[in-house]
Amino acid sequence: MDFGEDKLFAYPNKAYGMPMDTSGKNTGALLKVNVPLNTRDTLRVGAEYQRYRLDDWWGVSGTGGMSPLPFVNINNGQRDRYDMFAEWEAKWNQQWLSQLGLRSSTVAMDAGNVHGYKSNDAVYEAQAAKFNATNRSKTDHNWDLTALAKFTPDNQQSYEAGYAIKTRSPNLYERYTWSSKSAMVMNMNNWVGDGNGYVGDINLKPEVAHTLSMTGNWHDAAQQKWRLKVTPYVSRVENYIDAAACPTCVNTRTDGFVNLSLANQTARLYGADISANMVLLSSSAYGSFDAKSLLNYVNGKNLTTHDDLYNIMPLNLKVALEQRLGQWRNTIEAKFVSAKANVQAVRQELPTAGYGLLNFYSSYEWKQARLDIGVENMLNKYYIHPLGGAYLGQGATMMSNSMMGITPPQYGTLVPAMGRSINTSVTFKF
Ligand SMILES: [Cu+2]
Repeated sequence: MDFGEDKLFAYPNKAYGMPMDTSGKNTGALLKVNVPLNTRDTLRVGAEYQRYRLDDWWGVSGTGGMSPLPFVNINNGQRDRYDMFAEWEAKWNQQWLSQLGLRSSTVAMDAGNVHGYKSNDAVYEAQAAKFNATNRSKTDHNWDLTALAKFTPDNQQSYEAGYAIKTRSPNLYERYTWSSKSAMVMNMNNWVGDGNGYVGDINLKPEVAHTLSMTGNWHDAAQQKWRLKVTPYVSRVENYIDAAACPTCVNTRTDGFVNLSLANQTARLYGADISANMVLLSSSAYGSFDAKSLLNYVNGKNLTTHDDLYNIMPLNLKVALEQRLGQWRNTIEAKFVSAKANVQAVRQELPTAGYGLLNFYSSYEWKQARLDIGVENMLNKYYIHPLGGAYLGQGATMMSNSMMGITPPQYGTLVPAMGRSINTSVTFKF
């Protein structure tokens, strides 16, 4: 909301933009030990610790609604994770392998007292008082599990089947953003890029995903000429944290966006990843040529509301031709993305059109250095990335209603993706 000079909006009360400050600190440690028990069994055990601190506050701007106090959005937010895990891998024979993993994850969260821009504003006061009086300390005891079996009948194929339980506790914004006083305040809390306003919920539960997946892997005996890998999966997420309509929020905005809260619901995802590689020409005067392709598909549905899930990447395919000649490696890549038609109604997600892109990557490797050059979107095509979100960079960015001849950003515009770009890097090895 606090843009550079060219877009900084001067509001009538002499507020120039809206300062938003965030200070976060992440520290952690990971310990992992491999214990080969015998020729059949391997045990991996470990512990992980992550400490996260976050302060989020919005400084005073002008003499109107954003004064005289800084708005305290998240005060001394804490999210600490204490994990212990063990994984047992067993090679039963040449053909069968199994993996069993268990992780205990304790997530401890808390946040301090808050207040709005004014101490004498009844709505700020009531909402802050309610938040400050609530027990905000939350500890989630989460259990994750993975079970996998791999069958290798011969040297040209292998099959895997797996089941996993993965848990995610809410983040600090999902749990501790507290004010729904105005669309401006709610707009500030948008970590999803849809342009809507949000307010958190202390009582959100962790979401738990149950995933079944299978992998078929086919290749030539020496694993050098060709490979085909197919991984279909299906996932059911209990207590999925999704956006929900907010009848108690301010709902008078006229910019087309909406103010939302969050709720634990049930979601279902399914999809497949398919990759195929093939050597086209193993040695010629122009080097060797490989063809590589990768296809992704995913479909997500909220089973509670029957809405589509937000920000789901539509069907996409990457096809690349790679040339290797001595130390040179050149790749020409075509990327095709289909139209995004499954959009989430509650967030008013906009559909996007399909597109195709051409990229080129080249690298040269010396003994101790490597040079990489890439040209992405070679044809400088105009397109909208399906996960690019809403465009909000024009007009009175923190308003939601037109007033005094000032127009806020309007719902309905998407963010154009990058044009032709040239990237380069040099890597040294010592
Ligand atoms: Cu503001």
